[in-house]
Amino acid sequence: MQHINGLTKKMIIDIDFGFAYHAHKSSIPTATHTRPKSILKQPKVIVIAQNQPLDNDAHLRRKLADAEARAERQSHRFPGLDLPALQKEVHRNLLSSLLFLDGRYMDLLDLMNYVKNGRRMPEITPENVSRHYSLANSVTLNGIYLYRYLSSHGYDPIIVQNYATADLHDLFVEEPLAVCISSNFIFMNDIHEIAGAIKDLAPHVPVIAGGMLIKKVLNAGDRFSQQTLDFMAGFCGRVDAFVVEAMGEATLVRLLAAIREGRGIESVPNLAYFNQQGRMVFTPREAEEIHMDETAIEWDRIPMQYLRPILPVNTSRGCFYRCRFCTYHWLFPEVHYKSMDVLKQELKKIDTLGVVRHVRFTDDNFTANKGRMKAVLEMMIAEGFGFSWSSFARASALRPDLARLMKSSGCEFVDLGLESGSQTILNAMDKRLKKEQSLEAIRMLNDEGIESRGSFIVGYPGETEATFSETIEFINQSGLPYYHPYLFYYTGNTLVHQDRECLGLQGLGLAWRHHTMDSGLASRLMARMPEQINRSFTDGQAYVEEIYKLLRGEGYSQEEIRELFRLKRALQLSIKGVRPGESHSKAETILSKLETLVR
Ligand code: B12
Ligand code: SF4
Repeated sequence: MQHINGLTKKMIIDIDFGFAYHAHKSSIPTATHTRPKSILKQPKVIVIAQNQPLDNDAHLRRKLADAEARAERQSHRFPGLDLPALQKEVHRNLLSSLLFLDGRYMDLLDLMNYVKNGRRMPEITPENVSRHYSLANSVTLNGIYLYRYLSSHGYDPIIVQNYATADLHDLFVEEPLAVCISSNFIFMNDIHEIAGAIKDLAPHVPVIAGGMLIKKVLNAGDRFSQQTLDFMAGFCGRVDAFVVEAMGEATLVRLLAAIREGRGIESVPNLAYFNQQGRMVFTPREAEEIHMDETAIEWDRIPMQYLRPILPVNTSRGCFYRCRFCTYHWLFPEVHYKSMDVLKQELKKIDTLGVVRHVRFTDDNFTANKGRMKAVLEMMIAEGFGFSWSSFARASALRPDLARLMKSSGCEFVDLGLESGSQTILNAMDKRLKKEQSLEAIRMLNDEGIESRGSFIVGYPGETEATFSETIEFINQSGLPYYHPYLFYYTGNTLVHQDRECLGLQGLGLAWRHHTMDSGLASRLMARMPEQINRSFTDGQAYVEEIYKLLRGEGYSQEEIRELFRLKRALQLSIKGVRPGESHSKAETILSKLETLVR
């Protein structure tokens, strides 16, 4: 008998439908099982793509608690740095920059639901979510892509677009061959919880986790720190196999075949799983090849229940820039493009569905290659597609002729990675962007009536209070409609990590220190941004562009959306200024204005 994970017969129990499983750890079958008929024919595979919360306040508080627990776990690695205290200070500061009303932290959509519901927060449930403003029904490409890939490899995939709105019992009425959890939009602690819930319901169904975060967390393989090993040990008995590959779909199909045929999984590359001692073991790595044309989605073959009026489309993978804070080029160091004809056919299929009004290009850097971008835009104009579109964009790539083509081809919103208003910091990041180019890009987009959001990193090594002031000044002078500040996030998968010694950089995630600043000060500065920036708006919590698209779909005009963000900021500042016992008259006026605007 070929043993998976080195199991012995004593450790294996046989259960109802013929699989032999490890009693408490792995649910991946051994070679001894007999296959039930239903599994021989198009086996069902569940893919969980996202976990978009219904209750943002609860989700936020949990995320912060998880980060604080992580800081406690890792603190001894950084003697001289009080990691838990720093993490808590960062959280206090970040929370102080959010709208806090009636005991809850609210994003704009929460505020709109609150106002619409007679100034009470409605309880949003999977049943009533479509009657409220919520991002819970949005679609990401990971699920759709895996649907397409698994269907074409003989499986019957069921996509859970959002775990928060799914009914697990319903999904398990018919036993699946396996459940796959994507870590692209689901964090480790949530994976832990979701996998646990699945095991409670169907202990013998193998749970597989893969996607980007798994690649990031497990990439170090055997070179893990003891703390990471201890943390990962908590997944034993919950997740049966991790796919450690930035792509991972080819590995997944090999793994599913091994499960289906009752073979051992040791021969499948790119895996991590627990052996019988509960220790994590790794199979050899084998990088998967990227063939972009094969990733095109035949949208007319995707079941209606997975389609939405706003759909994501990917035209390329990777980025040829090497910004020192970014992990995108670590995941995909080379750029791969879909051929123009394949892309055209894909977009045509979307257009003929008749239900799609907006396409969100999810490329790492949609505008990086000017020649390619021009060709894509000209193709879209020639086809006269009926949908508008949005994407990430590089300010240095924009020129007036391109901006005009963007507008004519239906561009409505772009996310600009502007990062800083200080040239010194831009240079330190190796952003290859001049401050003037950023200003010029914003002006061009404004001239064309294309909305934009600039993202900024606060606290990058070298940042001082003076460089931060330059960013504030930049935003205030630029005419940028929306901005989003990110606190510098320190991870080992970035180029700046290589310079840690000369920068004095230590810590991890949002709790760090370097020669010119620590994240306590950086988050304090960041928390002041809503007060200091009065003509450009941010949500603070949710992505402006996601909210923007949703509200456009609900019939709000660009001006109305801007006004909603403006009122939210005004409300936030007016509440903050009021001491207990003082009158809330200003807040009252703003809430009344919101009541006339929210439909
Ligand atoms: C577009 C994008 C977004 C868009 C999504 C818009 C939309 N509606 O689709 C927006 C801006 C909303 C977004 C938000 C966030 N994002 Co984002 N995003 C991306 C981006 C640039 C592309 C994703 C994409 O569509 N790729 C194309 C599709 C076809 O491929 P894919 O999704 O990568 O899936 C492939 C593989 O991952 C694999 N796979 C996926 N799941 C699984 C599961 C199993 C079991 C297996 C075997 C394989 C597998 O199969 C697919 C085919 O190869 C990636 C960067 C990148 N280079 O990938 C980041 C990325 C996915 N995002 C990331 C993050 C962190 C976030 C946020 C959590 C950021 C934040 N702090 O708020 C939020 C989460 C929002 C949410 N919904 O929960 C990380 C995820 C990893 C991580 N956690 O560190 C990435 C990798 C960027 C990074 N920093 O490195 N994002
Ligand atoms: S920040 Fe943007 S341009 Fe820079 S490497 Fe990352 S994806 Fe490329």
